[in-house]
Amino acid sequence: MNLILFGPPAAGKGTQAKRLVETRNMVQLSTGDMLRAAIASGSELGKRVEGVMQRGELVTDEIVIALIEDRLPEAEAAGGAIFDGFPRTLAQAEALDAMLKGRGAAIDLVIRLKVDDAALTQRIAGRFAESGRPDDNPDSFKVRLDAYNAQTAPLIPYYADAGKLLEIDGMGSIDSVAAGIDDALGRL
Ligand code: B4P
Repeated sequence: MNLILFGPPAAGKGTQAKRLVETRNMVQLSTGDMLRAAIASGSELGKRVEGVMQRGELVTDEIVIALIEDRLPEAEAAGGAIFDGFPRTLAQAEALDAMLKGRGAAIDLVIRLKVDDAALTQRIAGRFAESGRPDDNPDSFKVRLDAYNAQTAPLIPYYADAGKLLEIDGMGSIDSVAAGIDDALGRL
C-alpha cells in the first residue's frame, strides 16, 4: 500500500509515520528527514537547502522529487511506503503519480491530519524550547504555515476529487491520533 500522511507543519505526520513503521512494518519516506540528513552530512545538497529550510520556505520541487525518486525502488521492494511531508505542491503530487504509474503502482490513500493553527503553534513552541530545531522558531514557523496554506492546501481537492482523501482528527494525544489512523487502515 502507498499511503500519504498529509497536513500542515507540526500536524504529526512524522510522529505518526514512525508509529506505523513500528506497528505495521511499513517503509517511511520523509523528505524532511532526508533534507535534514543532507544538512547534517555537510553535503553540497545540504548546503543548498540549509538556509531555505531555516527560513521555513519550501525546498524546490526538483530537489525533493529527485530525493523521492531515488528511494522508490526501496518502497517497491517493501510493497509500498508512507510518504511523509511529500508531496507539498501540485507539481510534486503530479510527479509522484507519474513515477508510481511508471512502476505499475499508485497512491492508495491520503490521510489528512486536521489540527488547528493554535495547536500547531503550541506544539512547535514546545519542540523549539526542547530541541531548538532552527525552523521551529516563531518567525520561520509562520512562513511554514503560510507556505502550507498557499502551496500545499490546494492538494486537498486534488486528492478528494480522486476519491483518495480521508480526514482524521489530529488534535488529540499522539496515542489517540494513532488509534484513529489504525482504525481507518483496518477498515480498508
Ligand atoms: P518536515 O520535516 O516534513 O516537518 P513538518 O511538516 O514541519 O512536521 P510534521 O508534521 O512531520 O510534525 P512532527 O511529527 O515532527 O519539513 C521540514 C521542512 O523541510 C519544511 O519546512 C521544508 O523546508 C522542507 N521540506 C520537507 N519536505 C518538503 C517538500 N516535499 N517540498 C519542499 N520542501 C520540503 O510533530 C511536530 C511536533 O508536534 C513534535 O514535537 C511532536 O512531538 C508533536 N506532536 C505530534 N503529534 C502530536 C499530538 N498528537 N499531540 C501533541 N503533540 C504532538
